Amino acid sequence: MKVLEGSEWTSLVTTEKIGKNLHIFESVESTQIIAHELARRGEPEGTTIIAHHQTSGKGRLGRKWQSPAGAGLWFSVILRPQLPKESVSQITLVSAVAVAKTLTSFGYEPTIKWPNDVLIHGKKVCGILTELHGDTDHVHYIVMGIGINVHQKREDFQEDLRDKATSLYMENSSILPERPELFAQFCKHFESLYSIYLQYGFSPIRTAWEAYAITNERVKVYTNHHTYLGVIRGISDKGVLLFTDIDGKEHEIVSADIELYTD
Ligand code: BT5
Repeated sequence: MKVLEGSEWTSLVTTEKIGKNLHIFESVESTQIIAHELARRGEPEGTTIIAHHQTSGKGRLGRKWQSPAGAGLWFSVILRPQLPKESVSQITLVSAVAVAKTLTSFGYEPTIKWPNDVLIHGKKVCGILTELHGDTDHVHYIVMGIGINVHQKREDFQEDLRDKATSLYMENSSILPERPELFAQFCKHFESLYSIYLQYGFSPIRTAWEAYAITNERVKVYTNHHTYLGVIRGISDKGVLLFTDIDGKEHEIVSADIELYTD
């Protein structure tokens, strides 16, 4: 595994912890795997692994994340919050807000699709994977993985993704940031939101999240057991999805996939 010198990245990072301790690789299986290894060896909170290329990028539930060389920002951050296990899913939402604020700061108009997608014009530009290591009661560490599509053209995505995925280049090439700039902005926004979250809890994050979220649009919700059609109302103070189905029944959904619904 070739380790790269990263001064073009580190010189832009202005945070205290997040992204400060940086490991940059040419090509890895998945930055998540390296982050877990480093976390087990005791590397501090904020340690970040970036790769230009992932040969086996991971999505949720065993799914794949396409990570062609140099095409996107593929990275994982080690976090060590003192949190009960059931709050860990909120970190994904904190991170989605940080990505949305970052993209907005460059002039893009992102929306957030619960729980872990950032979209532009309804297509996925970013996915977030939050993995937890802990015992029954305690969180030992979290690895938060983020993939942002930057340079891809439509034909660079595998065929099945071409109508669902987008990149910053495809959305607006005239305001396209370099990946190190994008990363530095993310670190700044995430560090600030994360510290608000640790100090004041999820409620202020919820407000910021709802400002970007897709709400009141028709969606399909796929849970483990059911598929529902309906409308997203928002999220609760715990980060649980509030959803009303077409029969008017209200649901609180902890885990699901959401698809925007067009007939
Ligand atoms: C995610 O999972 O969206 C989490 C993606 C996290 C990727 C980062 S990259 C750095 C770090 N290292 C890793 O190995 N992973 C993290 P999920 O919600 O399950 O979405 C996965 C689905 O998104 C796939 O099944 C495809 O349909 C779609 N997909 C795959 N690659 C994509 C891409 N580059 N852009 C948009 N959609 C993609």
